[in-house]
Formats: sequence, structure tokens, C-alpha cells
Amino acid sequence: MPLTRRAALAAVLLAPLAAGPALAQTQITIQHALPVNSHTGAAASGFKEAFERLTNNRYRVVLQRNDNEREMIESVQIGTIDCTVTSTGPVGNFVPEVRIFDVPFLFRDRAHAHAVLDGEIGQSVLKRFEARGLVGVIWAENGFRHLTNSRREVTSPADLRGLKVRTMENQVHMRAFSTLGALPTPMAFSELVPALQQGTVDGQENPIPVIVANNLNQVQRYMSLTAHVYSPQVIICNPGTVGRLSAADRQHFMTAAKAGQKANRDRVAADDAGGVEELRRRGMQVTTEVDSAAFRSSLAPAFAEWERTLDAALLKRIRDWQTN
Ligand code: EAX
Repeated sequence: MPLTRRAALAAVLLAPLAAGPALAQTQITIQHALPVNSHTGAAASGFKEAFERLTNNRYRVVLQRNDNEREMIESVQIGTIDCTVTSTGPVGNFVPEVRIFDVPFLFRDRAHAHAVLDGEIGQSVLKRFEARGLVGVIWAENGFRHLTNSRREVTSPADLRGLKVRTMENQVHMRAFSTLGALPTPMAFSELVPALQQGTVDGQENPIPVIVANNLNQVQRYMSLTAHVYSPQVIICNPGTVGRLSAADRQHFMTAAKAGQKANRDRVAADDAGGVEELRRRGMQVTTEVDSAAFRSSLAPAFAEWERTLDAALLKRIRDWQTN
């Protein structure tokens, strides 16, 4: 081999050694919906910061945005990415036991949701992910969902009649909106803004942090504080990713997940506190006087169905759960 070629080959072979500190870093890729500067980004960044620090940078956590939550979960399942931060929107299509948390008017407030999700019930549902080739790591939060639309002020279910409302790809939510008289149109979040722009749908529903972070005020005029359903988020990982961690690193992993959960919930609280004012400032017409009792009673046939199709005893336990 001519000398020059041999030297070139040596340079190539030695390059990785010369390329920086001798640090064997393992990369973990996390995809999350929504901008980094959002409650969902906060969960991912909170995890990243804590996990890299706790493992002395033996791990590098790479964050990527992907607004198609179904696609993220599929990628975690087949292992092309390690983890996702997603709402429960499409999760019930993978882990049906999760659907119970998507039932409207189930949680009274955030404290109730946190207590159930972090307690024994939420933990037992996280365990059900294993049978579906996923690891349910920890619950995070999207927030209470509210309705927006481009047509009219909505104060009661009667105003919803005939409105085309984008829902998540979630059969519980779709059933709720059809029962309320709307025309539910399921699609991924990534398709939502074009659908609103083109008038394929008239409205959508999401928590305030999502509406604020994605400037949905630019495509929606009316917002009603319906708080019709609590929307959890969840960190889901590939079993291989978690299985490869040493026992000590697995502890760091859970500590980091809790840091992500806290950053996420703190951000939701802050966004919820200032969000209505912010959206009014951006020109939205926000209706606070919503006939919540009418929404609940209109949902009666759907509630009756969920008593049959979901775990009725568990629904009751969740509703009766007391927080002190
Ligand atoms: O996870 O799809 C949705 O409406 C979700 O609430 C949103 O992407 C945040």
C-alpha cells in the first residue's frame, strides 16, 4: 500500500480517538410534541438536564419535536427512538387501559388528577404498557382541555351542534363530541393548523398551554372554558432502552423523569394562570360562562356506554378518590 494511502487509512482509524475527550457517551433520543418552549418541551428538557447531570454526562439526551403522537409511539415501539412525551390522545390505541383517563369530567381538578395518576391507580395502568412492548415511565400533564372555534360563541352543547371539531385520534373523545352533537374529525396535531386554516374543521379543543404555545389564536376566534376533560401526558420508552440501564442508572432515570414531570406541571400551572389574559390580548374572545351542567347531562348516553366498555369499578374509584 502506498505510504500516502496508509497514512490516510491510519488517520481515519485514529480519528475517533483524537476527536475529543475519551468519554463514552450513550445517546438517548426523546421526541416530544409541541415547541421546546412549552410544557411538553419542559418535560423533555427537565429530564435531559437531570439525567445528563446525574450520570456525569455518560448519557447524552437528544430532543426532537414531532407533532404526530401516534407516529412517536410507533417509533418507540419499534425502537427507532428511545422515548416520547405524548398526550394520551392516541395511547389508548396501543394500551387500551389508558382510555379510562380520557373520560370527560372525570377529574375534579389538577390535584385530583395528580393524586390518581401518581398513586396506585396510575401506577398500575403504567404497568400495562409492558404487555404492549412499551415502558410507561411516568405521568406528566397536558391540562384541562377547552374548546375553540371560528364560528360562534359556545356556552352550551346546543351551540356545538353541527360544528366540525378536530379531536385527537381517541375513541373516547370522539364519542364525547358526537354525543354532544358536534362532528368529530380525528387527526394528528401536526395536521391541525392547516385543517383550521383551510376550514376542513371549524374548531378544536386543547389545554391553554397548547393553544398559547402554538398560536392557535391566529386561526381561531372563539374560546370557551369548557374544561370538559383532563388531558394527561405520559413519558413512554422502549423496553430495550430501559433494560440496558444499570440498576444505578435506572434510579437516575426515574429521578430525571420526576424532574421532567415537575418542570412540566409547573409550566402548565403558569400557562393556565396567565393564558386566558394572554389569549385575550392576542384577540381571542374568551367565554368563561359555560353551562358545565348541560355538558355533563348531554354526555349521559356516552357515560352509560363507558360504564360498560371501560372498567366501571375503577371509574368509580377514580371519581371517589379524595385528595387532602
Ligand atoms: O400533546 O394532539 C393534541 O391535541 C395534543 O393535546 C397536543 O398535541 C399536545
